[in-house]
Amino acid sequence: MSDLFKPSRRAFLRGGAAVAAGSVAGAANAAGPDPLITELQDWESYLGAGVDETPYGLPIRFEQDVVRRNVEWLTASPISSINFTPIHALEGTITPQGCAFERHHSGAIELAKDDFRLMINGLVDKPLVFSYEDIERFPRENHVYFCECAANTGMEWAGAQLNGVQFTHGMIHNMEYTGVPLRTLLAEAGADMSLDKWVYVEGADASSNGRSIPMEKALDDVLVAFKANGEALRMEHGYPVRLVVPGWEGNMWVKWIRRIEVVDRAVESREETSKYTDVYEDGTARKWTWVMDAKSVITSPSPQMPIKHGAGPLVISGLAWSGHGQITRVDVSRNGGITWETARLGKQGDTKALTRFYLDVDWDGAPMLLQARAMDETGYVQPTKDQLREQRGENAVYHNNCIQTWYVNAEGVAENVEVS
Ligand SMILES: Nc1nc2c(c(=O)[nH]1)N[C@H]1C(S)=C(S)[C@@H](COP(=O)(O)O)O[C@H]1N2
Ligand SMILES: [Mo]
Repeated sequence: MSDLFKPSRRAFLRGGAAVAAGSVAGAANAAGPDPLITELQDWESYLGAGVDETPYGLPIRFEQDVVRRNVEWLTASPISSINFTPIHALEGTITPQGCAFERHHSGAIELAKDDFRLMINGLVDKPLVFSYEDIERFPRENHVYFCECAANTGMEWAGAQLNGVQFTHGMIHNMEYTGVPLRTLLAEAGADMSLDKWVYVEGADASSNGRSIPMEKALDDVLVAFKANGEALRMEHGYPVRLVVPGWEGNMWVKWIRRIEVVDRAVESREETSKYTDVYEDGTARKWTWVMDAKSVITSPSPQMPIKHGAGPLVISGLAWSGHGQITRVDVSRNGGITWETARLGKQGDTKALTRFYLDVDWDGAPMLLQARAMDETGYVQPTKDQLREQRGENAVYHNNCIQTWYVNAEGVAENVEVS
């Protein structure tokens, strides 16, 4: 059966290639016969893998470079550390869980659904403990949101540092979450929902990663989520249940949640005082910097994604996002911010989610200083690195949303640089 089909399919492919040969066709139309077209191939001669061999699929081995990576010198131990999403190699907007960055303060824990308990206590009429099955019985919603660690791009404040968008901007992922609005569970417990109240949310891991969230946000769009991209959360993303705090810094997205206490003021835990706070030049701190401001970056070309095809049609591709809502426009500069062209959005951006943008150009083969600049629905425009340093000083670690520059040379090799 399959033998009968193959010759005709090959004939079709050959015809298709001829029709498609336009100005972008390169290697496939090089002079001389192409053995991939003219000769019988190995994979046409053997029987492929059966449907019983891969109960849960992993990427094909040719894609083995599209993986999370960490930077060893960044942290003292891989248990309290971070790795980075390979955003240079991904397209569209959804991050597969298997390569979405991880950030743990005391490692990823293995917590079975049967062992899961979520307590809601404090300023409530009836303190409640929910099992996993209980959570699944409340009306649920689906939303796509980005989660960005406040430290994303944090190594770049003092100058261009890490040569790869995976490392400069890869503390971000974007998934479709399924969960129950936090307000539903608070109502069930008869919580005091006055807007001067807060919720303090803890995880079941050793670090607990406790964070205080003002009631207004808790009642707005926060989800108690149990699925991501259609399947159960992976262990490293908080299985079986995590908090999703749209647009707000990743640290507030408490994983493996075990307790939500309704309190009358912020707890001021370690995670929201000594950490995740930006210190100005004069030593004072920027307090409660929850929302992730609009940001964008070109993912290709970039240091890990050089241009290999030479001059001619070139797809410049990147990501933009804003914790304040929708991305309304992204501009791209090819000359370090002197002139700008408005990019095409892959599709109209979702609120507080990654938006893909493209600039399709005819590259003349000359060196470029590539930049992207995002704008969101509030009218905010992503700042330059110098503008941000002027505002925040040089002590800052978190919330670096400045414009990134890649220098692309005539060979198409890209490098992390700064322009001023
Ligand atoms: N319980 C718990 N929740 C946690 C953390 C943690 O260490 N423990 N890390 C936080 C930080 S700093 C970030 S950036 C996000 C990262 O989520 P991810 O590991 O799914 O990428 O989870 C947050 N939630
Ligand atoms: Mo984080």
